[in-house]
Amino acid sequence: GLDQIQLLSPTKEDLPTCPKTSPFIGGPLKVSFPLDVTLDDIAQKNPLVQLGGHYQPPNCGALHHTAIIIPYWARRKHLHQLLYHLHPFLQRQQIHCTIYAVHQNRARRLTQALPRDTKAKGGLSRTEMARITQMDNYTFNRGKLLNVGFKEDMKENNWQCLYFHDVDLIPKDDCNIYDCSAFPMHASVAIDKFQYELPYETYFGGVMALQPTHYLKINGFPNNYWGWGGEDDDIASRIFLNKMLISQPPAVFGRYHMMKHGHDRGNKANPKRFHLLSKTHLRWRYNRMNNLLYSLLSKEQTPLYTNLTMHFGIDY
Ligand code: BGN
Repeated sequence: GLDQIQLLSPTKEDLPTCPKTSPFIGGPLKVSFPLDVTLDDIAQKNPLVQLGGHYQPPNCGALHHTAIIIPYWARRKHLHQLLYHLHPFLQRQQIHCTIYAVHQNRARRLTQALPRDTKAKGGLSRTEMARITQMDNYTFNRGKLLNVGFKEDMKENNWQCLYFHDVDLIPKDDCNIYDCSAFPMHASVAIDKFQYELPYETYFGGVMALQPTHYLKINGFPNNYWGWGGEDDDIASRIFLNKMLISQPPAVFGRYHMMKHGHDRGNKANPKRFHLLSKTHLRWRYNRMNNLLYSLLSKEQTPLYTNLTMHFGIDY
C-alpha cells in the first residue's frame, strides 16, 4: 500500500518543500560571455546538474517541475552560451527541471539516404517519393520541433510546465521565474532587439510557457510552417480560439538579450505564412500533435542537456 510507495521513493519525501520565493534569487542580470567557454567549463561550474541537463534542488522539494525545450539547428555556439546562463539561473530558482535541445537533422537529403534498390523505379510509389522530397527539404520547422519536444519529454517525466525557449534568448532578470500560470504565458515580452517592447500586440515568439493541459487543449502546435515566421502567431491564435488568455511577466522581469546572428541557411521567410495564418481557425483541430510525422534519430544524454535529433516527414 502507501508505505510501499513511500519506500520506493525515499529521497525527496523527507525533504521540506522549497520556499515560495527562493532565497537565491537576485535582480537584474548582467549578460556577458566569456569568449571561449567550453561545455566542460560549464559542467564544472554546475556540479549539481546531472546527466541529461537534469536538476533538482538538493535540500528541498521543488515546487516547480519544468521542462525547457530548445528547438535549434546549426546554432551550437548560441546553445552553449544559453546553457552557460540558464543552468545557474534555474538553480537559483530552486526548480526541478531538465533542458532538452531538439535538433532537426539536416545532414543530407533523406532521398539520398534511401537504399539504392528502394530508389530504383517501382521501389517507392510516386506519391510517397513526392512526399519525402517535399517534407525533407532542409527547411527548418519550429512548430514540429516543439511538438516533438513535448511528446518526447512527457515520456520521461510528468512535467507540469513546459518552457519552449528560443536558442538565442538569454533571460536578463532573476525574477522571471520559470514556472507556469493558469493561462499560457509569454515570457519574452521585453527583448533588447525590440527596444524592450513587444514588436506588435499579439507577438508570441521567443519564450513561451504552457502547462500540458494548455498544450492538449490547443491540439499542439502547427506542423505545416516550413521556414521562418508565422508559427508563433498561429500558436497565439490557437490559444485565443480556445478562449484562453495569454499571461505575461511584468516587462521589467521579462527582459531578454537576443544574441546576434546572421541569416540561417534553410530558414528563409516562408511565403505561405500569411495564407496559412488565415486558415488557423479551420485547421487547428487537424494540424496538430497527432499527425506529427517524425523519426527520432537519437536521444543523447550529455552532461548539460538531453539532445534529441530527428528527421521529419516519414517513418519507414
Ligand atoms: C512576425 C512574424 C513572427 C515573428 C515576428 C518577430 C509573421 C506572420 C505574418 C503575418 N510573423 O512578423 O513569426 O516572430 O515577426 O520577428 O511573419
